[in-house]
Amino acid sequence: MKAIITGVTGQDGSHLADLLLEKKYEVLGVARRCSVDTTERIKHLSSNNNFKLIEGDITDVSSVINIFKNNDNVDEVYNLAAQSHVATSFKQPALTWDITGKGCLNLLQALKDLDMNHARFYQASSSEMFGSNYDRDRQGGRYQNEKTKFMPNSPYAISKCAAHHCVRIFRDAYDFHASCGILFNHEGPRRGEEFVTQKIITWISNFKRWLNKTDSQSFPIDYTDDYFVVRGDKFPRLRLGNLDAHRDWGYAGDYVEAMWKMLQEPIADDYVICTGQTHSIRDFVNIAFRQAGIEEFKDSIVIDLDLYRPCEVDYLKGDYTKAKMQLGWEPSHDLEGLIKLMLDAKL
Ligand code: NAP
Ligand code: F7E
Repeated sequence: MKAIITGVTGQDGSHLADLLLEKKYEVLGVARRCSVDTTERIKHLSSNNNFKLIEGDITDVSSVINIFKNNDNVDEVYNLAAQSHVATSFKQPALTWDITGKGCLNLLQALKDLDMNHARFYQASSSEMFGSNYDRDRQGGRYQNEKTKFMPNSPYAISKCAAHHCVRIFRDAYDFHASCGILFNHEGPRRGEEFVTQKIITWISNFKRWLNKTDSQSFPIDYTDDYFVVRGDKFPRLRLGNLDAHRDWGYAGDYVEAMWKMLQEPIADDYVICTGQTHSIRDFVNIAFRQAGIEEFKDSIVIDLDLYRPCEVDYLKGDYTKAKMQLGWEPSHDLEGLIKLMLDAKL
């Protein structure tokens, strides 16, 4: 089997490459040209003969066409490439649209024009598409599943919704085997530090190292003049935005397994992938500090209004019943387990 992964240098792309290589696939990872090395997450694959990096950018139609033309025997295409940071999407909405929205259409249209709809297609849809919407269960509890209406409230979410509907149209109109995974937040040791979970874990790790005085001089450069005093010495505070938003956080390694399972189904479909549990950012901080044995909780955090978003997604809690019934998929980590995994890796 042969697969193409766009976004292979990202968190999910690197996990998916590992999974497919374990399953004896030949894997082609698409990476865009950059002035610095972006292959940190896949450097362990550099000597794997079944893995190859190819240069390409999904906003560039001719580069996409060339990739498919040169690999017209590909069995599966996973589109994980995106400008995936929601806060950034408010600052760079058009760029986000070009990559996260139109990039998906470029891939689908190229496959169609090259008569390559034999290749099964996966699109990385997102729980952000639900925005502020949810349904209620019999006890009044709030949740989102495949039937919940999308109400996107960021340029990122709007782009993901457009891509999601493109996939549906290519499935219905042109007989593509194309599926969307509506994935809720998933994290792990490979998560980028601009996302809140890894930002918190990284701060904890720096603080612990500093307390142990193994590396006392090296403060991360983004913590500037705002310090708190601990044991008679100063350490930069952890700056955070909205602590009240709720997220359904799972482990990225589990979620790429779900992507693969979707493409093994005889009929393409869309699936919610999540843990069914929700916690606030405040809960995340509390659990992480407790697990790390840090007591200086109140003094060490500062709320920065600049980190609040123009529009927030307040509450996400998924229902993965369909994925469980149809794909036999279930998450392996709850939040405590996920935080432990991330802390152990960083510490
Ligand atoms: P990520 O770490 O931000 O990775 C994004 C990848 O896209 C990177 O490899 C990036 O390459 C690549 N990329 C960006 N622009 C590109 C372009 N123009 N052409 C080709 N590649 C480009 O994201 P992730 O967390 O792995 O998420 C994977 C996918 O799932 C994304 O589509 C994301 O929106 C979606 N998603 C993620 C979550 C989550 O919680 N992680 C949840 C739902 C959906 P560089 O290394 O060059 O930047
Ligand atoms: O924010 C709040 C912030 O940036 C989570 C992406 O993978 O998952 C991710 O999107 C929450 C938000 O993830 C900070 O306001 C507080 O409520 O970690 P995040 P996200 O926006 O949920 C979805 C499913 C995707 O599809 C996306 O690609 O945390 N928050 N303080 C903060 N967030 C950040 N980043 N930084 C803070 O300092």
